[in-house]
Amino acid sequence: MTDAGLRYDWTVDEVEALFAKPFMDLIFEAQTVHRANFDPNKIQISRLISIKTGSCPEDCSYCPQSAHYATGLEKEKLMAVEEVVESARKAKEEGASRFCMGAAWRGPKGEDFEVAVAMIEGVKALGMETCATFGLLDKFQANRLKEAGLDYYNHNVDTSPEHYKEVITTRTFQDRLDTLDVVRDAGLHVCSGGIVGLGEGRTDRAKMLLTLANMPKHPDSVPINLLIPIAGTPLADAERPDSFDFIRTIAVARIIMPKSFVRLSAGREGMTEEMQALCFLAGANSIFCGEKLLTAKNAKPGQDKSLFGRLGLKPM
Ligand code: SAM
Ligand code: DTB
Ligand code: SF4
Repeated sequence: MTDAGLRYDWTVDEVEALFAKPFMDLIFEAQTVHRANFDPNKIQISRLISIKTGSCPEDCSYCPQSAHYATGLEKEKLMAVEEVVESARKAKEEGASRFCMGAAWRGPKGEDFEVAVAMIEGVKALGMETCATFGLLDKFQANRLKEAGLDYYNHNVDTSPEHYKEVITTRTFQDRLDTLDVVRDAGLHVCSGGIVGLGEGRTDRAKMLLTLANMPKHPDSVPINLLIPIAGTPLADAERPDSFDFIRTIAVARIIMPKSFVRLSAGREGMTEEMQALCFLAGANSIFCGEKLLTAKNAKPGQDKSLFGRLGLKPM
């Protein structure tokens, strides 16, 4: 795919103007852009696994896995390589084309990193696409993951540069951007997006999407998560964003990053099927399958199959 026609110079005013459009106009524009770049009836499906759960040193206010909050989550040590590869094999049988391994780390260290590399090699050998989300990386680590056969690295900017410090204090927005640079330079596909529902305003949402769209290359995949409020975290009682504002965020992402996969990520469990269908109409074209995300609930058994059937959607 060429980069012809893609823009990397969006202004806040322009992106805010998209958010402010009448809903019907915005969805029509997003669907028009979507159809010019993708088959509108095809959805890419990934499966998540948490290879190391909980006790994370970071203080992300939304996260069930942060050691800073008493969320009641059962902590688990790093999984064995064979166990992870076996889960990937099952996910493939169930229709997932990509297997995404997540770890509750600030970044990978020592022996654990080598074990994670072996997991990537094992999953890749099954003929699946591989994705990892291990936190901050240096150049050496990014190159090592690429050599191991990693296809995608997920690292979210999560919110606007301004709102970031209200949500996380143990690292900076710039730390995230630096990791995204080494990931891109290593030749890995970039997966980067954020969360709606962190107490941010519309301008923050515009700035988050603009940060992604004005990178040297648009992320290949842009996950848009709806906050899953977790008891014990500072955001446990955060107000649920208006559903249409969430759908607008998907539509704006689709319009300003026309060739990127926009992933309807966390939060589907609490959405009606009609809301999910509107997200697909707004340009979302990938999801996570399965009953669990990393630690939180995802879809009810059989629900996605039924929804896809009734909407005439096909897995990619
Ligand atoms: N530790 C690594 C990191 O933070 O990059 C990887 C795992 S972390 C759980 C991956 C992403 O999950 C976060 O960046 C955030 O966007 C998302 N996430 C975590 N908790 C969430 C929640 N309660 N609701 C929605 N998204 C969440
Ligand atoms: C992303 O943006 N969302 C996924 C994936 N990338 C790693 C993770 C969502 C996590 C939701 C909370 C949990 O399951 O613990
Ligand atoms: Fe740790 Fe990632 Fe959760 Fe932040 S989002 S606490 S870095 S697992």
